[in-house]
Amino acid sequence: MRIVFATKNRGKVREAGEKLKEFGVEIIPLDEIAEVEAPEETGETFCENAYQKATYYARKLKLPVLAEDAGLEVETLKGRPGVYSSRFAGENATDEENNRKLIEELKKRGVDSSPARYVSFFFLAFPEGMGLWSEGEVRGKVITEPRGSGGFGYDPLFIPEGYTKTMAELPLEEKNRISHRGKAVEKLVWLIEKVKGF
Ligand code: ITT
Repeated sequence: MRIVFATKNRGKVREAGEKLKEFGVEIIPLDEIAEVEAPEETGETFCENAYQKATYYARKLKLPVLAEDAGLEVETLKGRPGVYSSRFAGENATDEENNRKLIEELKKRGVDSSPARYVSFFFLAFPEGMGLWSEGEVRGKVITEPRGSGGFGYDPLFIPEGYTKTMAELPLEEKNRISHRGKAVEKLVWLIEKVKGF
């Protein structure tokens, strides 16, 4: 089975692609099949944003389209950056700029770590209007000294519960086994399998 994945984020393509492959699903990055202007991300929840992205492209392309909205919620920052994770340091901010901003915000509050969680929300939209969704989370803490070069985004600052290494110090398979994205993909594939039998 092949599904179009509407994302500009190469890290997401690598991780979700690898995990989906385990279940016999191949993803085609959107930019490989069409040039479509991106919708604005206006939702206040991961669910709303994933739903908006997936349905927008499914209607335009008349194909089933998968989209993900994900982010980091930091307890000391009352859940921020949340849905603004990719734009924490401003529109089009790089991962390094977002990481620097997170470190600054923690230091401003006089702490060098905080409980946090990553959240992933997938929505698979069909052009006829139906959809399937799944969600995953991984709890842990964020720190102010970046470590590791794997993964993407806030991974050098995130230590999953039960680990001493940051997410960026773990091999891809290990991240995929425990991550918010890995868990959400597993649930989605389970749903796809169920629906196929209808
Ligand atoms: P698309 O909307 O094109 O899919 P994006 O990067 O803008 O790509 P999101 O709006 O879902 O995606 O924002 C996700 C951000 O959350 C991402 O840019 C990272 O800053 C952070 N994030 C999400 N999952 C992560 C992960 O596994 N590791 C590190 N950071 C992650």
